[in-house]
Amino acid sequence: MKIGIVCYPTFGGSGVVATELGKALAQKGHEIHFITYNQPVRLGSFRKNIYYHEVNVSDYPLFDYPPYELVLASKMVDVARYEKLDLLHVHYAIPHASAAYTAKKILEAEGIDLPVVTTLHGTDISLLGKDPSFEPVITFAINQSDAVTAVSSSLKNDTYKLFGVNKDILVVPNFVCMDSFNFEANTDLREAHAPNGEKILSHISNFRAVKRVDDIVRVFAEVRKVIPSKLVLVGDGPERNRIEMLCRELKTCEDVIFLGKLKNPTEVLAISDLFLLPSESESFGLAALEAMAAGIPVISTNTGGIPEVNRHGVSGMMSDVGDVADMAKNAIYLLSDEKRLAKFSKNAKERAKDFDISVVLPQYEAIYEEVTKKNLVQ
Ligand code: GMT
Repeated sequence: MKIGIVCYPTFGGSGVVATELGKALAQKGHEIHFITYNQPVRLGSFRKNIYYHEVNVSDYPLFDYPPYELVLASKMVDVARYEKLDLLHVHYAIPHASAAYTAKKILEAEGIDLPVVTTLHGTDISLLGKDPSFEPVITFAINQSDAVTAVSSSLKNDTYKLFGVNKDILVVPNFVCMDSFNFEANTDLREAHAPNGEKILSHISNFRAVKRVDDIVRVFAEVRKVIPSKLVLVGDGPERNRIEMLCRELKTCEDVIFLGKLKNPTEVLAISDLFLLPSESESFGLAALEAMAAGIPVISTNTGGIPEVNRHGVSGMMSDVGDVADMAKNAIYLLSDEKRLAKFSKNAKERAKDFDISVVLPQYEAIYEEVTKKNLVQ
């Protein structure tokens, strides 16, 4: 099939999922056309069956706000027309699903039918859903999509709760390519960061308030009292300065390593013993799944879609949002017993296999079959 994929080309989970999906589909022989404003960060080197169409908004002096959505819709029309796309798969409701609707209608006037599959990722629903200025557009765009998927049952339920959606939402979970997580422990890097054999706790995110990175620092401050350890923080965002200040206040700076944004953040997992995800809300928690795929147990909250991924007492431990004491207790429980840690590590990897691309890809392919079949019948 010829599939157009629209996503945010950034480090965020939705962009990662869309890019990895495109790569896996291309490997299976589908022709994939990424339509984005930048080359997706996880795309890596170019390979067979993958094409990239850049969305360029010109800087016209009349515009206080560049009309990105219109340029995106025009680009979708152009690519669909000339590359003869079978369907468009858009990740994130705003503005991708609404731009896709515009593109679909323009093509319809030319006698071209372009089915649209929309995947909801989380913040498009949980954050934007709370903003009434987006509500009518999000509801409409979801209802008009030919198929809608959500990355967890929790997100599906939230969508029905927050929007007047009457469309059937299919749950297709996020995934990992297990083969990419078979890396050997990186002993040089480990020694560089933990020269005295300290345990390494890690976290990867965009440092927005919803990630509660301050809870991580507070958990770490407790763990470090009992277990010689280091904390590696990957990513950057609005909370970073505040977190650095908190480290100074708690006098943990010498043991906290800020690595900033990394092209391939998962490399850090090769030196980690425990992954922390204390988010306030999380539709799925792709970062946790990637840690588990690398055999790193996860200390997380039990919010949103996380319990659909992390198994309490099996692949990691879960606590209520903000319960720093419980998360610290759980971290110490795992790190203080090598045998226990190894067992959780094995379980985490085993659990991650349930989300291998080989399990999830056919679910998307079945949806593609369905929406294109519907088109033939009409
Ligand atoms: O977590 C973020 O803030 C980024 C955001 C995104 O849109 O890329 O992540 C959301 O989508 C990911 C991929 O489906 C999910 O794994 C994350 O849980 C979800 N984030 C939130 O719900 C806060």
